[in-house]
Amino acid sequence: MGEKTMGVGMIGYAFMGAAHSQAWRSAGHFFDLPVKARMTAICGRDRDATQAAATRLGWEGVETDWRALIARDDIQLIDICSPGDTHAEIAIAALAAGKHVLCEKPLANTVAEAELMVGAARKARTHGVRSMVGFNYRRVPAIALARKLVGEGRLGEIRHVRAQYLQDWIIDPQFPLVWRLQAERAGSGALGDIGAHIVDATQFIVGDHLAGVSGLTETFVKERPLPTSSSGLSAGAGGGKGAVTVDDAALFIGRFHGGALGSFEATRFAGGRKNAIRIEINGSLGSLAFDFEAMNELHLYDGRSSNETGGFTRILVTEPEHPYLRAWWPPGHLLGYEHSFTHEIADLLTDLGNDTDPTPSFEDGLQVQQVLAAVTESAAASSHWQTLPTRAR
Ligand code: SOE
Repeated sequence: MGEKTMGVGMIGYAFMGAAHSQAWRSAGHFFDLPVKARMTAICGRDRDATQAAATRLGWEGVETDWRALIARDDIQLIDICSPGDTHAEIAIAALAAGKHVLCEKPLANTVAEAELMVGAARKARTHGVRSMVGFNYRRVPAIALARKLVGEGRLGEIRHVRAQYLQDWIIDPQFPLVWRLQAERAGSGALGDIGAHIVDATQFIVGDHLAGVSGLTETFVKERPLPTSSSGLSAGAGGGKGAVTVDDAALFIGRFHGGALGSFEATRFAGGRKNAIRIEINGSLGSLAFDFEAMNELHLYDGRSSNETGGFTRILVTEPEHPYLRAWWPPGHLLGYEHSFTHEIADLLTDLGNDTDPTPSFEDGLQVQQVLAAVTESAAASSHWQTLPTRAR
């Protein structure tokens, strides 16, 4: 029997659309996959711009209405890379039409939407239709290795989970009010956009879930110029101003079911930090540390080693023994951000070809959404906030 081919239709072609496109283009060239993806069509509202993107990114065709994309018989999988307020409607319609769905993170803008999406995914699953949410950082080899080492018990009992996701792209108050700064389009700000990643990545590494959280959020710049145009993370500013309706930064603490304490920070105001993701896990036997700015490394501390030669050891995660690396270059050659998406697509196509369920599932996406909502609610409530006496200066 020959290799099965699956037609893919993608919605959105900005930053995430470009990242997914390179993954659709490259996954089958590096990984031995049971299913071959055909980049059948991309969808955007402006025909000329979408056509230009299709040519640039390698898609065969173009649609300007996502319903028409879903209706096509030559498409079996829908990849949703459009803003959060479109996820639920498109995913539910695609699943009902019998199409597999890959949906960018966060799964939805609200828990209620995410619940509807899970309902639709469960129903579709009974007909062999599968779904996945795109938390790409799980597929960074060093993060996948961290999960493996924790799973093997190398760290012992997990006590601390410490994570930061730091960016600075809106630190300038004149940066315009793009869709990511509007609650009705993005759901939340730094919390859902980048906080969601560290919630997923840390839960993935420790194989445990948050049981409760307490949060603090802030919007430092409350009004911004209205944008003239916007694409990905860049935009032009027009006349007039509008209110920023999402958080600029979110901090929260949490407790995992297994007893570990977690601390999380997600901000777009960490000057000089462009896309820094730092994760440290401390267990009874050792620790692990990861920094996305050196994403091919994982630092491991074995508490049983002698003080004389102990300390953190740098593992260069570039060897064929490491997750995903066998498919790439000879030992010692580094990978980048884009490879996490290639791995995501390779894993998805492997599952679809083998009739197994891809992860993270829509249920996993809903659980992250519940964490985000709990942080937002906790930040809005004052019940756990202890105000200190004002000190005379
Ligand atoms: C913007 O903050 C963004 O593009 C996120 O939306 C992505 O998920 C993250 O990987 C990079 O930054």
